[in-house]
Amino acid sequence: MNWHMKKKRKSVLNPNIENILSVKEILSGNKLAGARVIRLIEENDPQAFELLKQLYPYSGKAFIIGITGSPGVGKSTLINSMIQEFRKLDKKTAVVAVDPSSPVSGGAILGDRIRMQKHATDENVFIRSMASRGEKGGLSRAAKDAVIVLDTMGYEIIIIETVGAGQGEFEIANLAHSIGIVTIPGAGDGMQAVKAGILEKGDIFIVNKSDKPDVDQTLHQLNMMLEMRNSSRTDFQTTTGTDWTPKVLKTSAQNGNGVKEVVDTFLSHFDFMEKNNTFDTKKDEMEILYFNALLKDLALEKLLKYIKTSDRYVETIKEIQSCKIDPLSAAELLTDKLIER
Ligand SMILES: Nc1nc2c(ncn2[C@@H]2O[C@H](COP(=O)(O)OP(=O)(O)O)[C@@H](O)[C@H]2O)c(=O)[nH]1
Ligand SMILES: [Mg+2]
Repeated sequence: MNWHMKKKRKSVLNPNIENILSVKEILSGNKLAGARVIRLIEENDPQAFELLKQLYPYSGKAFIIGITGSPGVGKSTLINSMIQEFRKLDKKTAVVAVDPSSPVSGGAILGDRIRMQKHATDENVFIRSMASRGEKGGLSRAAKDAVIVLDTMGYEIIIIETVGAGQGEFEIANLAHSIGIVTIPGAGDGMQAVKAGILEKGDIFIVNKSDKPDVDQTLHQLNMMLEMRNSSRTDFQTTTGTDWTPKVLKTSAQNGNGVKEVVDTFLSHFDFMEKNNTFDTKKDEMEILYFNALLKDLALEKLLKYIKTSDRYVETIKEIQSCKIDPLSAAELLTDKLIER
């Protein structure tokens, strides 16, 4: 760690210098502090890591909902209406909109902001878009870090919006307790998304834009696919009766139709998990996945730094340039040598 970083870290822990960036401010629900920590997370700033270490013990209270589906199916519109319903139930609600595909697509993010901005003045609503942070650690971990912050800020409901269910390293099922998959009427795009391997992951299936034709047909198709999914499952959970039967609902998010049912169903999924002790099991699983993600990021970061500052690295570069060794063998040799030690 260089001097500059040491200095930066120190300032986090010194409440006189960085008043707002403190555990106390986050725990008291200070939105400005929350927004700043999330920005530090995106920038992979070591200050965020230090804060997260201190916050982590206070986390674990929120119910985390993942909302996923192809672009344009109406996820943001639906979430906007869901916030309203959760607020009617007096639940503090936060949203993290993740766009793993395009870090520069200001369009979608801006759209989300405008659509959701009517909640901006509500003290108990927090909305944040997150874009990829490039090579500095996965987006999945950044989203998880942000969820920890929001959780400790006292948000009871945290909704993560994401495109697709398992895109690259971003795996929504690792981040949320309950997954809603949004599709639209018609056998085209929406059903394709459902077929593309995400059927297994959904707890609630939502056919949005039900003001359009072919809704009943789509509902029927979904129900049939889910019946097949359930009858083909042989894991013990099904036989002991503790497995949640996925629900299929229709909404017209634009005018709020059916959204109350969606919110009620998510809450009854939560109750179901609590009753069957699967909520804690899921939480434990998610904790280990988080640990593994951290391990991957830190191991890579530290080892690369170690290798690249070694004499052997400099020598190897010269050897490659003078054709004494090929890059493949060189990379293999260097990493093998490291493990031997
Ligand atoms: N007809 C209709 N359009 C909708 C509905 N919900 C959302 N939309 C529209 O679909 C478009 C995409 O919505 P958006 O929420 O941005 O989708 P996302 O990309 O999945 O987040 C917008 O133009 C919405 O106004 C609905 O229930 N019915
Ligand atoms: Mg959206």
